Amino acid sequence: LTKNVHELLARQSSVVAVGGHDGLSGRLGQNAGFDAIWGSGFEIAASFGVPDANILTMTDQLRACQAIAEAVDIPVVADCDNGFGNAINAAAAVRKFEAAGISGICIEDNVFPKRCSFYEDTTRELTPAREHALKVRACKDAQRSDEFFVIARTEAFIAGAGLQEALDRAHSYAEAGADAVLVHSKKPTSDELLEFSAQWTSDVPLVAVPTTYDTTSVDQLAELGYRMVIFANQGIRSAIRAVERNLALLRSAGHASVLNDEMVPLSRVFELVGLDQLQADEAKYMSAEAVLATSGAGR
Ligand code: SPV
Ligand code: MG
Repeated sequence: LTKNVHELLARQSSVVAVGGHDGLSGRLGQNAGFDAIWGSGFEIAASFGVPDANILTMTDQLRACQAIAEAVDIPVVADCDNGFGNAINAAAAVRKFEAAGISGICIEDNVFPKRCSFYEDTTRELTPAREHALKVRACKDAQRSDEFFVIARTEAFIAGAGLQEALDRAHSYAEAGADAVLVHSKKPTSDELLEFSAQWTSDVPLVAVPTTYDTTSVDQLAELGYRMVIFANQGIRSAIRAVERNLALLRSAGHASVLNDEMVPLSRVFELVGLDQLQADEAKYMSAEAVLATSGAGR
């Protein structure tokens, strides 16, 4: 296992990430076999019960992504929205996310405050392309290790700006030093991604988020040149479905046994949080045998 996204891209034809918002959701993603965890702004905001609209602070998102990184052995790529402000804010965020053990970030060309790409809106203003390219450059210049991975994301299609604008923006972000470029689309088919990749002339890998074009597979996207695929929010949406249903059952039944076949046993939670490791560590460092055996050393 590696936490280096560059290394994953070098050895695999595609890198598949799944969204998470806390240590447990990250660990479930790792257990399911995903290559990386996407610290989803959408999921983290939802977990706080607020819209995905720059309502949480940089520190809120940092703490959530740090909890994921501490819980998994695979890379965490943090959704840093628009970099929480200008190039200076974005570069400052890079230092903090990198120091927290997060493998990379993604910054999008939405103005501050951003709105989730899927919210209905009358207008969507994009950051001027040159300004976003410089923000990407500032992020690359701010990282301490060569391993840190910066994804530049364009919302040109989301804003209805068209193919040429999407291509021009994405090429300029690649030239500015982005390690990958995410092309977002909210169409029900992958047509925009297909048109885009047909005219993509850079070696910089492309990233897709197939939320709305949900029948397009990882393999189909890889063939088009989208070597990183992010399933951004399916985990929390699954959790909401299960919890809403089960809590309604519990409330009306009035006894917990109604859920015995609808939820995991306590032992599954024990496994997921590493109870076996805790018990091994207690035996190793705190048991009477351990204390007696080491009493000669240093005392
Ligand atoms: C997120 O997960 O917060 C994303 C991806 O930015 S999406 O919600 O699909 O725009
Ligand atoms: Mg987001």
